[in-house]
Amino acid sequence: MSKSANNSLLLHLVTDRSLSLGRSLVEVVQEAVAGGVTCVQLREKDCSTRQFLQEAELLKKLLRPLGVPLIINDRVDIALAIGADGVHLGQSDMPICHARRLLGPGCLIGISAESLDHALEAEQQGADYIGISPVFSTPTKTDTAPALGLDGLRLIRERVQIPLVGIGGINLTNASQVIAAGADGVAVVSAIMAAESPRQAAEAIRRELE
Ligand code: TZP
Ligand code: MG
Repeated sequence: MSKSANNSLLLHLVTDRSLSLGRSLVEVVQEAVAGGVTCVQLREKDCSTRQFLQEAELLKKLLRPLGVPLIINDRVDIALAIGADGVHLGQSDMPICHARRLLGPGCLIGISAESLDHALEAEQQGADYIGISPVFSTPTKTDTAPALGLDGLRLIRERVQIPLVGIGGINLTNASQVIAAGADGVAVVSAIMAAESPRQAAEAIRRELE
């Protein structure tokens, strides 16, 4: 994926195997991509490095021929090992300058920002996109900073030029509001992972975003 293909940021599926209703990640991701997901972030919090690598390889094999970028959450080493399209870092993960040195200029680096200060710093440090986290509070991740809301997102949009992707509590009913508030894309976990039909869920959200 070329880093200039910013429309790839429009609809991220962020994985969470605990919400997949017993289906494999590959199955859910395949459905979601068929429905219009433009980018997949593999987020694994509880598995071994070996399992993480195996899952990443499987998703890469699925996504690369489809031209859908694969972004690895947290783990620069896994992104490097499998030649992922990008990595998504949190505020306590490897700093952007170190990740960039390891991954090179062609790799997407995203970072979660929980405040305007985080967002300004991320831009200054050369992030390719910022995850605005969380836009709305969400039961999927409860150890977050207070929700920024649409007003918080607008404030960041006024001050930051690089692409912004909203995350947290985003679903069919509010996705278009997140874009209207200035985001270039939305990132979704439960609204697609836990849907009876990930394909239909992705299709419906994608339609809202267009
Ligand atoms: N980071 C901030 S909120 C969140 C993450 C990974 C979870 C979002 O999950 P959902 O189900 O889309 O609200
Ligand atoms: Mg993280």
